[in-house]
Amino acid sequence: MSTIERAEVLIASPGRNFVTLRITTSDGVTGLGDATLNGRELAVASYLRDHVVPLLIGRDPARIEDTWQYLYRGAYWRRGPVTMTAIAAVDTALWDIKGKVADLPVYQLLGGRSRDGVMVYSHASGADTAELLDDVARFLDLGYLAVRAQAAVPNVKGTYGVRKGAVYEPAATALPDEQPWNTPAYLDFAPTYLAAVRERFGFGFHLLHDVHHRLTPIEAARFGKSVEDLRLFWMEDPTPAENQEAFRLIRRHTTTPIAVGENLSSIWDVQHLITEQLIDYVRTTVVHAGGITHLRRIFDLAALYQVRTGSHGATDLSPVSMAAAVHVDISVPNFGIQEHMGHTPEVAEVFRSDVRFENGMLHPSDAPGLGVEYDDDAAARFPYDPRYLPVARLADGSMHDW
Ligand code: GCO
Ligand code: MG
Repeated sequence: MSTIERAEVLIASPGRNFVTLRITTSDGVTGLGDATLNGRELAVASYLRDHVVPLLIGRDPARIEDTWQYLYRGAYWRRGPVTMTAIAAVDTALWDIKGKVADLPVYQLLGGRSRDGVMVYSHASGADTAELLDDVARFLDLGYLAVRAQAAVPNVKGTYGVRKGAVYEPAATALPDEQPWNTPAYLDFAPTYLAAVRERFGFGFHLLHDVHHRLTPIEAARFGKSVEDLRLFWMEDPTPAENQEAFRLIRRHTTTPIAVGENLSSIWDVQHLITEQLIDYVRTTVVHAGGITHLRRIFDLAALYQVRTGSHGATDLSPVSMAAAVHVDISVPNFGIQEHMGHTPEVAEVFRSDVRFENGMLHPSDAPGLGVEYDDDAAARFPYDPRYLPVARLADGSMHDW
C-alpha cells in the first residue's frame, strides 16, 4: 500500500503571500493544496506543520473522506478559518494525488463535466465613474461575460475594491492600513455609477457589485431596492453574515440577488442562508471551506434549495485553489459563476497552472490531478513578507467592518 511519506509547508511571496502544502507518497506521487489565509498566513502554516503533518505520515493517501473526518472530528475544536483552511489544504492535495494515480483530471473523479466552461467575472474599478466605465469597457473587450464594478466613493480614501496599479491587492502594508468609511456617501453614490455602467453598456452582460460587509440589514435592503432596475447579477456581502437571520430582513424588501460566503468556512456557517433561501449564490471556496470534499457537500445542500455557486477567486487564492475551483465548478449541477481576478507573472513563475481563459470562461486542465506544478527554485526568490488587510473606521474613529 502506498502511504504518505512527506508533507511540506511551503511559503512564498511572489508579490503576495501564499502558503502551499505539498504531500508526497511512498510511490513518489505529489499533491498540492492551497493553505493561504490572507493576513493570518503563519497561523495556518503552524497548524499544518505542528499539528497536522505528524498525523499524516504513514496514512493511506487514497482515504480522502476518512482523512477529512479524522482531521475535523479529531481536532475536537470545531470549524473556524484556520482549522478549515488547514484541512482544505490536505484534502485538495489528496484529490490531486488521487487524480494523478488514476491518470485522470480531478473533474473526472467528481463525475465529469456538467458544462463546457466555467463562466467567470473579473473586477472593473475606477477612481471615479469615468475611470470605471473605461475599465468595464476593457473587460468587455477581453471577452468577459460578467464584470464586477466598484468606484471610489468621493472623499472616502481607499474605498474597498478600487485598483491603484495594475493589480488590486488589499493586503499591501506591513501593518493594517486604516481606511475611512462613510455609509451615507456610499449609499448615495454607488447606485449612480452602477446606473452609468448600464446606460453606457446596456444589459447584454452580467453586472456584479461587492458591498463588502459594509451595511446594516436595513441599509442593505434600501441599497438592493435602489438598484433593482439595473438587474445586478448579485450584490455581494451586503451585511456581515455571522447572524444568518439578518438576511431575512433584506429579502423582505428586495429582489436584487444576494451572494455570501467568501469568509465563511463550513456548511454550518451557511446552513440557514441556504435552507431558508436567504441567498441566491454561495461564495464558499475550496481553500477556506474544508477543501473539495466539504465544498461539494455545501454545494449539494445549496442545490436542494436552488442556491447556485459563486466561489471567491480573489488574488489571495493561489493558482492551486483556482485550479481546484474550476474542477469543482465544471462538474457541479448548480454552478452559477466563478470569480477570477487572475494572477501576476511572478505568481505564474511559482505556480504553473494549465487553467485556460477563453471567451469569458475558464477551462480546467486535462492533465492528471489538478494540473498545477510548484517551482521551488522560483519560490526561493520570493521569501515571506508580512502583510495585513486594511481596517475601516467611521468619521468618529469607531471601527467598522472592512
Ligand atoms: C472579493 C473579496 C476580496 C477580499 C479578499 C480578502 O470579492 O474578491 O471581497 O477582495 O477582500 O479576498 O482577502
Ligand atoms: Mg467579496
